[in-house]
Amino acid sequence: MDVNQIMTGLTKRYPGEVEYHQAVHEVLESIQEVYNANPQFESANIVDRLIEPDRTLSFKVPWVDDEGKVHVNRGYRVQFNNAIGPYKGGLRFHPSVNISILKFLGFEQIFKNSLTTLPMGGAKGGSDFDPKGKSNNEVMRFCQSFMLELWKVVGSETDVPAGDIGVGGREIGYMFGMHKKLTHEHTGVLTGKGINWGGSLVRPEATGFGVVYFTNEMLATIGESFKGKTVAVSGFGNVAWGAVKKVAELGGKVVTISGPDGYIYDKDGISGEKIEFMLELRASNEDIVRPYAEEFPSSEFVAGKHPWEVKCDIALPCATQNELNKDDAEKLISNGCICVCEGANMPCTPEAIHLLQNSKLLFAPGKAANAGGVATSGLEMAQNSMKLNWNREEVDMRLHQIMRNIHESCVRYGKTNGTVDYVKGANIAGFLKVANAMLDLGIV
Ligand code: NDP
Ligand code: 2IT
Repeated sequence: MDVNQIMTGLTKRYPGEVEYHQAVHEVLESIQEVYNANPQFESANIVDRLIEPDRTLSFKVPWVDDEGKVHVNRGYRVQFNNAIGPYKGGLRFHPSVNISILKFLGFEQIFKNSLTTLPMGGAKGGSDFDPKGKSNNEVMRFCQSFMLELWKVVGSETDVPAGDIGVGGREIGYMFGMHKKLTHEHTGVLTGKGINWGGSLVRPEATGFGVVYFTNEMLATIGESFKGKTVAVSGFGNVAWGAVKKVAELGGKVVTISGPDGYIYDKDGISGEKIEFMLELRASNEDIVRPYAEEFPSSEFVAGKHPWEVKCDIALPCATQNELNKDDAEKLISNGCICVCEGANMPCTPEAIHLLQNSKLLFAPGKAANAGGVATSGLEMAQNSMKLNWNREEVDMRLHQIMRNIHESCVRYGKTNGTVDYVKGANIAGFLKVANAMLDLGIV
Protein backbone atom coordinates (compact mmCIF):
# COMPACT_ATOMS: atom_id res chain seq x y z
CA MET A 1 0.00 0.00 0.00
CA ASP A 2 1.26 3.46 -0.91
CA VAL A 3 -0.55 5.86 1.43
CA ASN A 4 0.33 9.00 -0.54
CA GLN A 5 -0.88 7.53 -3.79
CA ILE A 6 -4.15 6.36 -2.24
CA MET A 7 -4.72 9.76 -0.64
CA THR A 8 -4.04 11.55 -3.93
CA GLY A 9 -6.66 9.36 -5.64
CA LEU A 10 -9.19 9.85 -2.86
CA THR A 11 -8.71 13.62 -2.77
CA LYS A 12 -9.12 13.81 -6.53
CA ARG A 13 -12.30 11.70 -6.47
CA TYR A 14 -13.82 13.54 -3.53
CA PRO A 15 -12.39 17.05 -3.53
CA GLY A 16 -13.10 19.18 -0.48
CA GLU A 17 -14.23 16.27 1.72
CA VAL A 18 -11.56 17.18 4.25
CA GLU A 19 -12.87 15.35 7.32
CA TYR A 20 -13.22 12.14 5.28
CA HIS A 21 -9.66 12.50 3.97
CA GLN A 22 -8.39 13.17 7.51
CA ALA A 23 -10.00 10.02 8.94
CA VAL A 24 -8.84 7.76 6.09
CA HIS A 25 -5.29 9.12 6.24
CA GLU A 26 -4.96 8.42 9.96
CA VAL A 27 -6.11 4.81 9.58
CA LEU A 28 -3.96 4.05 6.53
CA GLU A 29 -0.83 5.43 8.19
CA SER A 30 -1.37 3.16 11.19
CA ILE A 31 -2.19 -0.03 9.32
CA GLN A 32 0.23 0.14 6.40
CA GLU A 33 2.91 -1.97 8.10
CA VAL A 34 0.49 -4.81 8.92
CA TYR A 35 -1.17 -4.48 5.52
CA ASN A 36 2.09 -4.71 3.62
CA ALA A 37 3.27 -7.66 5.73
CA ASN A 38 0.19 -9.67 4.69
CA PRO A 39 0.08 -9.88 0.86
CA GLN A 40 -3.37 -11.50 0.89
CA PHE A 41 -4.84 -8.08 1.77
CA GLU A 42 -3.32 -6.43 -1.28
CA SER A 43 -4.31 -9.38 -3.52
CA ALA A 44 -7.94 -8.77 -2.59
CA ASN A 45 -7.40 -4.98 -2.77
CA ILE A 46 -8.87 -4.63 0.71
CA VAL A 47 -7.77 -1.02 1.04
CA ASP A 48 -9.66 0.34 -1.99
CA ARG A 49 -12.72 -1.68 -1.00
CA LEU A 50 -12.55 -0.41 2.57
CA ILE A 51 -12.22 3.32 1.95
CA GLU A 52 -15.18 3.46 -0.44
CA PRO A 53 -18.65 3.33 1.23
CA ASP A 54 -20.91 0.48 0.08
CA ARG A 55 -23.52 3.13 -0.68
CA THR A 56 -24.26 6.75 0.07
CA LEU A 57 -27.89 7.79 0.11
CA SER A 58 -29.13 11.34 0.11
CA PHE A 59 -32.71 12.47 0.15
CA LYS A 60 -34.97 15.46 0.56
CA VAL A 61 -36.67 16.06 3.92
CA PRO A 62 -39.58 18.50 3.61
CA TRP A 63 -41.37 19.57 6.79
CA VAL A 64 -43.80 22.23 7.99
CA ASP A 65 -43.04 24.57 10.89
CA ASP A 66 -45.55 25.79 13.50
CA GLU A 67 -46.37 28.86 11.37
CA GLY A 68 -47.22 26.71 8.37
CA LYS A 69 -44.00 27.55 6.49
CA VAL A 70 -42.52 24.72 4.44
CA HIS A 71 -38.81 23.89 4.87
CA VAL A 72 -36.50 21.51 3.04
CA ASN A 73 -33.47 19.83 4.62
CA ARG A 74 -31.08 17.24 3.27
CA GLY A 75 -31.04 13.74 4.79
CA TYR A 76 -28.29 11.15 4.40
CA ARG A 77 -27.30 7.59 5.25
CA VAL A 78 -23.80 6.34 4.49
CA GLN A 79 -23.68 2.53 4.65
CA PHE A 80 -19.96 1.98 4.76
CA ASN A 81 -19.15 -1.66 5.43
CA ASN A 82 -21.17 -4.67 6.61
CA ALA A 83 -18.55 -7.43 6.56
CA ILE A 84 -18.89 -8.30 10.24
CA GLY A 85 -22.55 -7.44 10.88
CA PRO A 86 -25.49 -5.23 9.91
CA TYR A 87 -24.66 -1.57 9.29
CA LYS A 88 -24.66 0.30 12.59
CA GLY A 89 -24.02 3.90 13.58
CA GLY A 90 -25.65 7.09 14.72
CA LEU A 91 -27.67 9.87 13.12
CA ARG A 92 -26.49 13.47 13.54
CA PHE A 93 -28.83 16.47 13.24
CA HIS A 94 -26.72 19.63 13.07
CA PRO A 95 -26.50 22.49 10.56
CA SER A 96 -22.86 21.61 9.83
CA VAL A 97 -23.75 18.10 8.60
CA ASN A 98 -22.51 17.32 5.09
CA ILE A 99 -21.38 14.25 3.19
CA SER A 100 -17.72 14.66 4.20
CA ILE A 101 -18.56 14.63 7.91
CA LEU A 102 -20.84 11.62 7.54
CA LYS A 103 -18.27 9.69 5.50
CA PHE A 104 -15.59 10.37 8.13
CA LEU A 105 -17.95 9.25 10.88
CA GLY A 106 -19.11 6.16 8.94
CA PHE A 107 -15.51 5.17 8.19
CA GLU A 108 -14.45 5.53 11.83
CA GLN A 109 -17.49 3.53 12.87
CA ILE A 110 -16.27 0.43 10.96
CA PHE A 111 -13.19 0.12 13.18
CA LYS A 112 -14.91 1.22 16.38
CA ASN A 113 -17.66 -1.37 15.95
CA SER A 114 -15.10 -4.04 15.17
CA LEU A 115 -13.23 -3.19 18.39
CA THR A 116 -16.36 -3.79 20.48
CA THR A 117 -16.15 -7.50 19.46
CA LEU A 118 -19.90 -7.40 18.69
CA PRO A 119 -21.24 -8.17 15.18
CA MET A 120 -21.82 -4.67 13.80
CA GLY A 121 -20.77 -3.05 10.51
CA GLY A 122 -20.13 0.66 10.05
CA ALA A 123 -22.56 3.42 8.98
CA LYS A 124 -23.58 6.98 9.80
CA GLY A 125 -26.33 9.35 8.75
CA GLY A 126 -28.17 12.49 9.61
CA SER A 127 -29.32 15.83 8.35
CA ASP A 128 -28.39 19.50 8.25
CA PHE A 129 -31.58 20.17 10.22
CA ASP A 130 -30.91 22.46 13.21
CA PRO A 131 -32.92 21.36 16.27
CA LYS A 132 -31.96 24.59 18.06
CA GLY A 133 -35.00 26.70 18.88
CA LYS A 134 -37.47 24.24 17.32
CA SER A 135 -40.66 23.26 19.12
CA ASN A 136 -41.38 19.69 20.10
CA ASN A 137 -43.94 19.40 17.30
CA GLU A 138 -41.51 20.75 14.73
CA VAL A 139 -38.89 18.20 15.80
CA MET A 140 -41.56 15.47 15.59
CA ARG A 141 -42.66 16.46 12.10
CA PHE A 142 -39.05 16.63 10.94
CA CYS A 143 -38.23 13.17 12.38
CA GLN A 144 -41.34 11.68 10.78
CA SER A 145 -40.48 13.12 7.38
CA PHE A 146 -36.87 11.90 7.75
CA MET A 147 -38.07 8.35 8.51
CA LEU A 148 -40.48 8.40 5.54
CA GLU A 149 -37.36 8.05 3.38
CA LEU A 150 -34.96 6.27 5.74
CA TRP A 151 -37.27 3.29 6.42
CA LYS A 152 -36.64 1.99 2.89
CA VAL A 153 -33.00 1.18 3.72
CA VAL A 154 -32.93 0.29 7.42
CA GLY A 155 -33.98 -2.83 9.35
CA SER A 156 -33.01 -4.76 12.46
CA GLU A 157 -30.86 -7.18 10.37
CA THR A 158 -29.84 -4.61 7.73
CA ASP A 159 -28.96 -1.25 9.20
CA VAL A 160 -29.62 -0.07 12.76
CA PRO A 161 -29.23 3.70 13.33
CA ALA A 162 -28.96 5.39 16.75
CA GLY A 163 -28.29 8.87 18.18
CA ASP A 164 -25.38 11.25 17.81
CA ILE A 165 -25.15 15.07 18.07
CA GLY A 166 -28.69 16.50 18.09
CA VAL A 167 -30.35 13.08 18.21
CA GLY A 168 -31.32 11.70 21.63
CA GLY A 169 -34.18 9.72 23.12
CA ARG A 170 -36.87 12.14 21.93
CA GLU A 171 -35.81 12.03 18.27
CA ILE A 172 -35.30 8.25 18.33
CA GLY A 173 -38.87 7.97 19.69
CA TYR A 174 -40.43 10.02 16.89
CA MET A 175 -38.46 8.11 14.24
CA PHE A 176 -39.31 4.74 15.81
CA GLY A 177 -43.00 5.67 15.95
CA MET A 178 -43.06 6.44 12.24
CA HIS A 179 -41.08 3.31 11.37
CA LYS A 180 -43.51 1.16 13.35
CA LYS A 181 -46.46 2.74 11.55
CA LEU A 182 -44.91 2.19 8.11
CA THR A 183 -43.78 -1.40 8.62
CA HIS A 184 -46.42 -2.75 11.04
CA GLU A 185 -43.51 -4.11 13.06
CA HIS A 186 -42.20 -3.41 16.53
CA THR A 187 -38.58 -4.28 15.93
CA GLY A 188 -35.10 -3.28 17.06
CA VAL A 189 -34.52 -1.06 14.03
CA LEU A 190 -33.06 1.76 16.13
CA THR A 191 -31.07 1.78 19.36
CA GLY A 192 -31.20 4.34 22.14
CA LYS A 193 -34.90 3.54 22.48
CA GLY A 194 -36.90 4.43 25.58
CA ILE A 195 -36.91 1.85 28.33
CA ASN A 196 -40.67 1.17 27.94
CA TRP A 197 -40.47 0.32 24.25
CA GLY A 198 -37.34 -1.79 23.75
CA GLY A 199 -34.47 0.32 25.05
CA SER A 200 -31.60 -0.81 27.24
CA LEU A 201 -30.72 0.44 30.69
CA VAL A 202 -27.39 2.32 30.78
CA ARG A 203 -27.50 3.27 27.04
CA PRO A 204 -27.91 7.02 27.81
CA GLU A 205 -24.83 7.04 30.05
CA ALA A 206 -22.89 4.39 28.14
CA THR A 207 -20.63 6.49 25.92
CA GLY A 208 -19.46 8.75 28.76
CA PHE A 209 -19.13 5.85 31.21
CA GLY A 210 -17.15 3.90 28.62
CA VAL A 211 -14.77 6.82 28.05
CA VAL A 212 -14.05 6.96 31.77
CA TYR A 213 -13.65 3.17 32.10
CA PHE A 214 -11.19 3.28 29.21
CA THR A 215 -9.28 6.24 30.68
CA ASN A 216 -9.07 4.40 33.99
CA GLU A 217 -7.44 1.44 32.23
CA MET A 218 -4.91 3.78 30.63
CA LEU A 219 -4.15 5.46 33.94
CA ALA A 220 -3.64 2.07 35.59
CA THR A 221 -0.77 1.36 33.16
CA ILE A 222 1.19 4.18 34.86
CA GLY A 223 -0.04 3.37 38.36
CA GLU A 224 -2.57 6.22 38.41
CA SER A 225 -6.35 6.59 38.80
CA PHE A 226 -9.02 9.32 38.76
CA LYS A 227 -8.87 9.78 42.51
CA GLY A 228 -7.99 13.39 43.36
CA LYS A 229 -7.38 14.32 39.70
CA THR A 230 -8.56 17.55 38.07
CA VAL A 231 -10.42 16.83 34.85
CA ALA A 232 -11.33 19.17 31.97
CA VAL A 233 -14.33 18.08 29.88
CA SER A 234 -15.70 19.80 26.77
CA GLY A 235 -19.29 19.66 25.51
CA PHE A 236 -22.40 19.44 27.66
CA GLY A 237 -24.34 16.83 25.68
CA ASN A 238 -24.96 13.15 26.08
CA VAL A 239 -21.32 12.04 26.12
CA ALA A 240 -20.06 14.86 28.38
CA TRP A 241 -22.87 14.23 30.87
CA GLY A 242 -22.08 10.51 31.24
CA ALA A 243 -18.36 11.20 31.52
CA VAL A 244 -18.78 13.88 34.21
CA LYS A 245 -21.05 11.57 36.20
CA LYS A 246 -18.59 8.68 36.20
CA VAL A 247 -15.50 10.84 36.90
CA ALA A 248 -17.28 12.29 39.96
CA GLU A 249 -18.15 8.73 41.10
CA LEU A 250 -14.50 7.68 40.80
CA GLY A 251 -13.24 10.56 42.93
CA GLY A 252 -12.06 12.94 40.20
CA LYS A 253 -12.96 16.62 40.06
CA VAL A 254 -14.41 17.87 36.76
CA VAL A 255 -13.81 21.62 36.53
CA THR A 256 -15.07 22.44 33.01
CA ILE A 257 -17.86 21.78 30.52
CA SER A 258 -18.39 23.73 27.31
CA GLY A 259 -20.82 24.70 24.59
CA PRO A 260 -20.55 26.51 21.30
CA ASP A 261 -20.78 29.83 23.25
CA GLY A 262 -17.76 29.19 25.51
CA TYR A 263 -16.86 27.19 28.59
CA ILE A 264 -17.75 26.98 32.28
CA TYR A 265 -15.00 26.84 34.90
CA ASP A 266 -16.29 25.52 38.22
CA LYS A 267 -13.52 25.57 40.82
CA ASP A 268 -15.53 23.41 43.27
CA GLY A 269 -16.05 20.66 40.71
CA ILE A 270 -19.16 19.51 38.84
CA SER A 271 -21.02 16.85 40.80
CA GLY A 272 -24.44 15.98 42.27
CA GLU A 273 -27.27 18.33 41.27
CA LYS A 274 -24.91 20.24 38.96
CA ILE A 275 -24.68 17.17 36.72
CA GLU A 276 -28.47 16.96 36.52
CA PHE A 277 -28.51 20.65 35.61
CA MET A 278 -26.48 19.74 32.50
CA LEU A 279 -29.42 17.63 31.35
CA GLU A 280 -31.79 20.56 31.78
CA LEU A 281 -29.43 22.82 29.85
CA ARG A 282 -29.24 20.31 27.02
CA ALA A 283 -33.00 19.84 26.91
CA SER A 284 -33.61 23.60 26.77
CA ASN A 285 -33.02 23.59 22.99
CA GLU A 286 -30.96 26.77 23.39
CA ASP A 287 -27.53 25.12 23.17
CA ILE A 288 -25.70 27.48 25.50
CA VAL A 289 -23.79 26.71 28.72
CA ARG A 290 -23.77 30.24 30.11
CA PRO A 291 -26.85 29.67 32.39
CA TYR A 292 -24.78 27.22 34.45
CA ALA A 293 -22.69 30.14 35.79
CA GLU A 294 -25.86 32.02 36.72
CA GLU A 295 -27.14 28.98 38.64
CA PHE A 296 -23.93 28.04 40.50
CA PRO A 297 -21.84 30.86 42.06
CA SER A 298 -18.70 28.71 42.37
CA SER A 299 -18.39 28.87 38.58
CA GLU A 300 -17.57 31.40 35.90
CA PHE A 301 -18.41 31.54 32.19
CA VAL A 302 -15.56 32.18 29.76
CA ALA A 303 -17.00 33.36 26.45
CA GLY A 304 -15.87 32.09 23.06
CA LYS A 305 -13.02 29.89 24.29
CA HIS A 306 -12.19 26.21 24.69
CA PRO A 307 -11.52 24.75 28.16
CA TRP A 308 -8.02 23.48 27.26
CA GLU A 309 -6.35 26.55 28.79
CA VAL A 310 -7.43 25.39 32.26
CA LYS A 311 -4.81 23.49 34.27
CA CYS A 312 -5.86 19.84 34.48
CA ASP A 313 -4.44 16.34 34.92
CA ILE A 314 -6.83 14.69 32.48
CA ALA A 315 -8.62 16.13 29.42
CA LEU A 316 -11.73 14.54 27.92
CA PRO A 317 -12.85 16.29 24.71
CA CYS A 318 -16.52 15.27 24.35
CA ALA A 319 -18.09 17.88 22.00
CA THR A 320 -17.25 17.58 18.32
CA GLN A 321 -14.56 16.99 15.65
CA ASN A 322 -11.39 19.10 15.48
CA GLU A 323 -12.18 21.00 18.69
CA LEU A 324 -8.68 20.56 20.18
CA ASN A 325 -5.88 21.97 18.02
CA LYS A 326 -2.10 22.29 18.21
CA ASP A 327 -2.19 25.39 20.44
CA ASP A 328 -4.62 23.67 22.81
CA ALA A 329 -2.34 20.61 22.94
CA GLU A 330 0.63 22.84 23.78
CA LYS A 331 -1.30 24.42 26.64
CA LEU A 332 -2.33 21.03 28.04
CA ILE A 333 1.24 19.74 27.89
CA SER A 334 2.77 22.82 29.51
CA ASN A 335 0.14 22.64 32.27
CA GLY A 336 1.27 19.12 33.17
CA CYS A 337 -1.68 17.13 31.77
CA ILE A 338 -0.96 13.38 31.91
CA CYS A 339 -3.78 11.97 29.78
CA VAL A 340 -6.02 13.05 26.87
CA CYS A 341 -8.82 10.64 26.01
CA GLU A 342 -11.22 11.38 23.14
CA GLY A 343 -14.92 11.15 24.03
CA ALA A 344 -16.08 12.78 20.79
CA ASN A 345 -15.26 11.46 17.33
CA MET A 346 -11.94 12.88 16.06
CA PRO A 347 -11.93 15.91 18.42
CA CYS A 348 -8.14 16.35 18.18
CA THR A 349 -6.56 17.64 14.98
CA PRO A 350 -3.73 15.54 13.47
CA GLU A 351 -1.20 18.21 14.57
CA ALA A 352 -2.53 18.07 18.14
CA ILE A 353 -2.31 14.26 18.21
CA HIS A 354 1.26 14.40 16.93
CA LEU A 355 2.26 16.79 19.71
CA LEU A 356 0.44 14.87 22.43
CA GLN A 357 1.98 11.57 21.39
CA ASN A 358 5.48 13.05 21.18
CA SER A 359 5.14 14.54 24.65
CA LYS A 360 4.67 10.99 25.97
CA LEU A 361 1.42 11.70 27.79
CA LEU A 362 -1.30 9.05 27.46
CA PHE A 363 -3.48 9.63 24.40
CA ALA A 364 -6.40 7.50 23.15
CA PRO A 365 -8.51 7.96 20.00
CA GLY A 366 -12.31 8.17 20.05
CA LYS A 367 -12.81 5.00 18.06
CA ALA A 368 -11.47 3.04 21.04
CA ALA A 369 -12.42 5.27 23.96
CA ASN A 370 -15.99 6.19 22.97
CA ALA A 371 -16.95 2.73 21.70
CA GLY A 372 -19.00 2.11 24.85
CA GLY A 373 -21.98 3.89 23.30
CA VAL A 374 -22.27 1.70 20.26
CA ALA A 375 -21.25 -1.35 22.31
CA THR A 376 -24.26 -0.78 24.54
CA SER A 377 -26.34 -0.29 21.39
CA GLY A 378 -25.10 -3.77 20.46
CA LEU A 379 -26.25 -5.00 23.88
CA GLU A 380 -29.64 -3.38 23.22
CA MET A 381 -29.85 -5.29 19.91
CA ALA A 382 -29.00 -8.52 21.72
CA GLN A 383 -31.76 -7.91 24.29
CA ASN A 384 -34.24 -7.07 21.51
CA SER A 385 -33.39 -10.33 19.71
CA MET A 386 -33.89 -12.37 22.87
CA LYS A 387 -36.99 -10.36 23.84
CA LEU A 388 -35.50 -9.96 27.29
CA ASN A 389 -34.19 -7.07 29.38
CA TRP A 390 -31.03 -7.18 31.43
CA ASN A 391 -30.85 -5.20 34.67
CA ARG A 392 -28.57 -2.19 35.14
CA GLU A 393 -25.77 -4.17 36.81
CA GLU A 394 -25.71 -6.73 34.00
CA VAL A 395 -25.46 -4.12 31.22
CA ASP A 396 -22.90 -2.04 33.09
CA MET A 397 -20.79 -5.11 33.85
CA ARG A 398 -20.79 -6.08 30.15
CA LEU A 399 -19.97 -2.50 29.09
CA HIS A 400 -17.10 -2.37 31.57
CA GLN A 401 -15.72 -5.68 30.33
CA ILE A 402 -15.94 -4.56 26.69
CA MET A 403 -13.99 -1.38 27.48
CA ARG A 404 -11.32 -3.45 29.26
CA ASN A 405 -11.11 -5.75 26.22
CA ILE A 406 -10.76 -2.80 23.84
CA HIS A 407 -7.96 -1.43 26.00
CA GLU A 408 -6.26 -4.82 25.92
CA SER A 409 -6.51 -4.95 22.11
CA CYS A 410 -4.97 -1.47 21.85
CA VAL A 411 -2.10 -2.51 24.08
CA ARG A 412 -1.61 -5.75 22.15
CA TYR A 413 -1.33 -4.07 18.75
CA GLY A 414 0.02 -0.68 19.83
CA LYS A 415 2.89 -1.56 22.16
CA THR A 416 6.11 0.04 20.93
CA ASN A 417 9.32 0.51 22.94
CA GLY A 418 7.66 0.16 26.31
CA THR A 419 4.84 2.65 25.59
CA VAL A 420 1.46 2.16 23.95
CA ASP A 421 0.47 3.92 20.74
CA TYR A 422 -3.30 3.70 21.22
CA VAL A 423 -4.01 5.16 17.75
CA LYS A 424 -2.00 2.44 16.06
CA GLY A 425 -3.34 -0.26 18.37
CA ALA A 426 -6.98 0.69 17.83
CA ASN A 427 -6.65 1.01 14.07
CA ILE A 428 -4.81 -2.29 13.60
CA ALA A 429 -7.07 -4.28 15.94
CA GLY A 430 -10.21 -2.82 14.35
CA PHE A 431 -8.88 -3.33 10.83
CA LEU A 432 -7.74 -6.95 11.13
CA LYS A 433 -11.13 -8.36 12.05
CA VAL A 434 -12.90 -6.52 9.22
CA ALA A 435 -10.19 -7.26 6.64
CA ASN A 436 -10.11 -10.97 7.49
CA ALA A 437 -13.91 -11.13 7.27
CA MET A 438 -13.75 -9.44 3.85
CA LEU A 439 -11.23 -12.05 2.70
CA ASP A 440 -13.57 -14.85 3.80
CA LEU A 441 -16.57 -13.31 2.03
CA GLY A 442 -15.01 -12.94 -1.41
CA ILE A 443 -15.12 -9.93 -3.72
CA VAL A 444 -18.59 -8.53 -3.00
P1 NDP B 1 -25.02 16.09 21.92
O1 NDP B 1 -25.84 16.71 20.84
O2 NDP B 1 -25.71 15.47 23.06
O3 NDP B 1 -23.98 17.15 22.43
C1 NDP B 1 -22.98 17.76 21.65
C2 NDP B 1 -22.74 19.06 22.30
O4 NDP B 1 -21.55 19.69 21.95
C3 NDP B 1 -23.82 20.02 21.89
O5 NDP B 1 -24.20 20.71 23.01
C4 NDP B 1 -23.16 20.92 20.89
O6 NDP B 1 -23.77 22.18 20.75
C5 NDP B 1 -21.86 21.04 21.53
N1 NDP B 1 -20.87 21.51 20.66
C6 NDP B 1 -20.81 21.45 19.34
N2 NDP B 1 -19.72 22.05 18.89
C7 NDP B 1 -19.08 22.49 19.98
C8 NDP B 1 -17.87 23.18 20.18
N3 NDP B 1 -17.14 23.54 19.15
N4 NDP B 1 -17.50 23.45 21.43
C9 NDP B 1 -18.23 23.06 22.48
N5 NDP B 1 -19.38 22.41 22.33
C10 NDP B 1 -19.80 22.15 21.10
O7 NDP B 1 -24.06 15.05 21.22
P2 NDP B 1 -23.28 13.83 21.86
O8 NDP B 1 -22.88 14.13 23.24
O9 NDP B 1 -24.06 12.63 21.55
O10 NDP B 1 -21.99 13.81 20.91
C11 NDP B 1 -20.77 14.48 21.23
C12 NDP B 1 -19.63 13.82 20.48
O11 NDP B 1 -19.53 12.45 20.86
C13 NDP B 1 -19.76 13.80 18.97
O12 NDP B 1 -18.48 13.87 18.38
C14 NDP B 1 -20.36 12.42 18.70
O13 NDP B 1 -20.09 11.99 17.38
C15 NDP B 1 -19.62 11.61 19.71
N6 NDP B 1 -20.21 10.33 20.10
C16 NDP B 1 -21.50 10.22 20.51
C17 NDP B 1 -22.00 9.00 20.92
C18 NDP B 1 -23.37 8.83 21.47
O14 NDP B 1 -23.70 7.72 21.86
N7 NDP B 1 -24.19 9.87 21.51
C19 NDP B 1 -21.19 7.79 20.86
C20 NDP B 1 -19.82 8.02 20.48
C21 NDP B 1 -19.39 9.24 20.11
P3 NDP B 1 -24.34 22.65 19.28
O15 NDP B 1 -25.33 21.62 18.87
O16 NDP B 1 -24.96 23.97 19.51
O17 NDP B 1 -23.18 22.73 18.34
O1 2IT C 1 -20.38 7.63 17.24
C1 2IT C 1 -21.03 6.69 17.76
O2 2IT C 1 -20.48 5.62 18.05
C2 2IT C 1 -22.44 6.89 18.04
N1 2IT C 1 -22.96 7.97 17.80
C3 2IT C 1 -23.26 5.76 18.59
C4 2IT C 1 -23.71 4.86 17.48
C5 2IT C 1 -24.66 3.76 17.86
O3 2IT C 1 -25.08 3.07 16.94
O4 2IT C 1 -24.98 3.58 19.05
